[in-house]
Amino acid sequence: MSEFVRLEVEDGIGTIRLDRPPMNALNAAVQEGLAAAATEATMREDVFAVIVYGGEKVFAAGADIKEMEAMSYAQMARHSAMLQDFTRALARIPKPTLAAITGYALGGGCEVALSCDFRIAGANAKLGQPEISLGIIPGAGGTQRLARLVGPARAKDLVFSGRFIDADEALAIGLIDAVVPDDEVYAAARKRLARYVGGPALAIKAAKEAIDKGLEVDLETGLEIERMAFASLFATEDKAIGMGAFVAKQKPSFVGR
Ligand code: DAK
Repeated sequence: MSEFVRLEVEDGIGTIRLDRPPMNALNAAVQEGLAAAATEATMREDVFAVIVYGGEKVFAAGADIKEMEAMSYAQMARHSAMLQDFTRALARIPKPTLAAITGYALGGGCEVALSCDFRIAGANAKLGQPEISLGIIPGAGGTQRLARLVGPARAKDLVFSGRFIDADEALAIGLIDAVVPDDEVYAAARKRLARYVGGPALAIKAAKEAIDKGLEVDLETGLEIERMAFASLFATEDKAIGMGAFVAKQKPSFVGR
């Protein structure tokens, strides 16, 4: 992992903590750290759900503009694949993920949040894709995941204008799922994810993959993805435990196998 990103695990919830004051600008080391933390959170069996958190003041104000300013086309052509890799690594964590947003989530910061399953923001949070004012466009999923989440017209409004929106507007357009007082963001994130701790990990993984992969394909192919995932779960111990517990009128104790 990098000096700027760490995975902290407590009570079954992993927190990927960005820590590069003052704005958590996503330089190459932060991007590499995010990818490494996503891999570790994926592999660890004691992590049932993941929060991405930038601390009490700011989520992330985007890619490091001072680092990018010096980059040539050739350098960015090489670097851009890696840049997308870290959001892809986050999006592919096969567990529920949630961005806990305080302060700014801009550009690459907003794209990190878009790579999570859920987003909770503080009342004074500001979100946006301001790349256009730098003469570029979003490059870590912002034109794709944002449009899929809020629809093409709203995504174009945000990307063409580069304007920042507040938490209430972000909630109204479906960019975030909840607004809470600023000092309650992290606690609200933990509360929201606590319900998954001890859950049937393979079933949650299958559900996430079926929904995410199904959104990329036609309905018939999506239904086939669902059918195969559904049938595969009948090979798991958790299926036997879950159904056995129902029949015996007991609470299931899943084992993640
Ligand atoms: N990068 C580097 N430094 C940043 C930064 C950033 N994104 N954002 C803020 N800082 C630095 C400021 O330069 C300042 O540094 P000092 O002057 O103190 O040394 C310090 O953080 C505090 O910032 P401010 O003084 O500006 O603080 P304010 O409260 O006045 O304003 C702000 C906060 C967040 C509204 C403002 O700093 C701001 O507008 N920041 C830039 C936001 C932005 O444009 N973000 C998008 C960056 S572009 C790609 C993939 C992805 C991307 C690009 C390509 N490919 C695959 C091709 C992603 C691009 C981006 O994210």
